[in-house]
Amino acid sequence: MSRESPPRVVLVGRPNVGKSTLFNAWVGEKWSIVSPRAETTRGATLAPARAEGRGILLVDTPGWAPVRTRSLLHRRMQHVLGEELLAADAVVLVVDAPRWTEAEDALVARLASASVPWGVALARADRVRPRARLLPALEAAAARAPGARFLVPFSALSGENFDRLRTALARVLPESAARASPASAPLDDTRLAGEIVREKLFEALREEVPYGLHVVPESRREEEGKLVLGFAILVARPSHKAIVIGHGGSMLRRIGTEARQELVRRWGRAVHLDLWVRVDPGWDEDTRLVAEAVAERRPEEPA
Ligand SMILES: Nc1nc2c(ncn2[C@@H]2O[C@H](COP(=O)(O)OP(=O)(O)OP(=O)(O)O)[C@@H](O)[C@H]2O)c(=O)[nH]1
Ligand SMILES: [Mg+2]
Repeated sequence: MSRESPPRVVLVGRPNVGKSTLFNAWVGEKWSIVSPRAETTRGATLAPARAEGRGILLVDTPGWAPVRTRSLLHRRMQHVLGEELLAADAVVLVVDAPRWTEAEDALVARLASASVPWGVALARADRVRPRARLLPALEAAAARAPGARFLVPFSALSGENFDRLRTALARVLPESAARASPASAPLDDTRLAGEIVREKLFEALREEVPYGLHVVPESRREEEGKLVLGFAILVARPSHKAIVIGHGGSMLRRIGTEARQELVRRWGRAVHLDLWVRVDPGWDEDTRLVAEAVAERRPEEPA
């Protein structure tokens, strides 16, 4: 790898602790979708960012959940995480500030055996109430992560301590990227739109419905100055199809409207989304669909 390659900084952690929120805030653009459901992120997303004037390549990854289920999708998500750890020049272990668990202990053990510098970002510090409870949380984290080179509580939402986190990371960065990079595919505007649709589905739906669904791009055309994108929403069961469509189609309309409004804001142009729902119970064991779902992506600005 050339000397100019920026070091690759990988964000890892349990599902739903705020990795993607941190990633977007650090990059300055929403490239990775965020939702209150665990396992929103399925593949790695890479984007250039800065730490104390240094250029870095920041990597968002799926949450560490090695034993939750045995579908091909979940196995591949965990594999992605392992590959990104191998390719890392530095690692930020993102931890939910209010809750250190055995999953964090397992990740610390894994990082201890790697040869890259790493530190702990205690995310969602704004949720630690009362504030006096932050100190014991920091002490507990320090005791359980003795190899960490930094330990910074922060909030991506309020911006609190965000600069401190970037400075702490910059101090431990190696001079340049040293490792081989896993292959990446473009996060083009069609894929980004599909991810935004998936985000709206994850936000709106409860229980097991989000985890069993997938969004597949099906068509793309220009029509009277509008970009018309078609997506199939694959669901695991017929009952899920009814939930996603909603009473008289109300849920699907709401998802479509929310996604379309975000895309129009983002791209500054007219967009129309065609969404339909298909029952496909085996999609998360389908090698082609799963490979597409977990592929490492680098964003491309829309043409
Ligand atoms: N209060 C608060 N909430 C946050 C903060 N950062 C993230 N969240 C919320 O935490 C939830 C999970 O955030 P994500 O960024 O999707 O978490 P993740 O670690 O990427 O989750 P997975 O991709 O599922 O592994 C979302 O509802 C966010 O809005 C923060 O600093 N403060
Ligand atoms: Mg995420």
